[in-house]
Amino acid sequence: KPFHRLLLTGAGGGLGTMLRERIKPWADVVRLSDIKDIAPAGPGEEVVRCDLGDRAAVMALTEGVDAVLHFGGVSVEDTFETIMHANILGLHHLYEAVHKRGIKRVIYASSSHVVGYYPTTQVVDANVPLRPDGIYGVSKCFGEALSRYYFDRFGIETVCLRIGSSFGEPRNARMLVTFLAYDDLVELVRCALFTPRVGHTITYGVSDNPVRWWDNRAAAHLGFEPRHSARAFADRFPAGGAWSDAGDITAVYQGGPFLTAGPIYED
Ligand code: 15L
Repeated sequence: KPFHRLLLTGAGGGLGTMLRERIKPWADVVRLSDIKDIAPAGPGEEVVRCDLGDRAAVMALTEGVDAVLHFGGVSVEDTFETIMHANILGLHHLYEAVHKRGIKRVIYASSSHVVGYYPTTQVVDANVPLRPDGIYGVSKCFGEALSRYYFDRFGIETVCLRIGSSFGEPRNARMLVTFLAYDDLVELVRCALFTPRVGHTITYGVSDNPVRWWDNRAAAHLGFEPRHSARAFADRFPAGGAWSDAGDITAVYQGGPFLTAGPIYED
């Protein structure tokens, strides 16, 4: 197999659970980590419970690893402290460990919420200034900057996947634009992992949907060609529904519901 050992963090999450099954052909051993208990290791698997905020644990987690698929951390808006622990402190632990272990490549699950404050009328590419739509989005901007630094200084390659909405099916009208089918995510991860010389690449993770907010030409060297589309689900969310009300900021900005998400601080 192409890799001896791959590490998948966040293996108990929505995308991690799906990827767990799909990445097996790529490595003799897949090491799976999560902060919570996950299904026990099957053949060719290792399961490690790990809090990314625990520096020593992250160092141990990366031993003998050839490449990292980083899908761990907080995946929605939350308090700054919660997000900081996993997505900022934890990400720094991960890159320090990757550097010390001599690991050559990381696939980083970033998010389209790094540009969530761009209007839904605008198409953006990988080079526009960041406009995160919350603290979660800010933490993903940190990940993109941190991985850029570790490439420039140490030559560690990272592909940042600005994932749209990766679920089994689109769940609302916005996801007709942001949908990334599971098969397309697997293909995108495969391209990110196997393309020679990716340097530091930022790419949007989105299927071949009828409406597009994201221009992926800057990542053409990955050779990713989505095969699925939200088009098949369009009649479930007809135009003119509540979401298309121009007075609703979740329709005005690309980040959608994240624009109004998050904890209210009382004091
Ligand atoms: C994200 O970044 C979240 O991780 C995911 O749960 C979805 O909410 C997605 O964005 C989205 O925008 O649909």
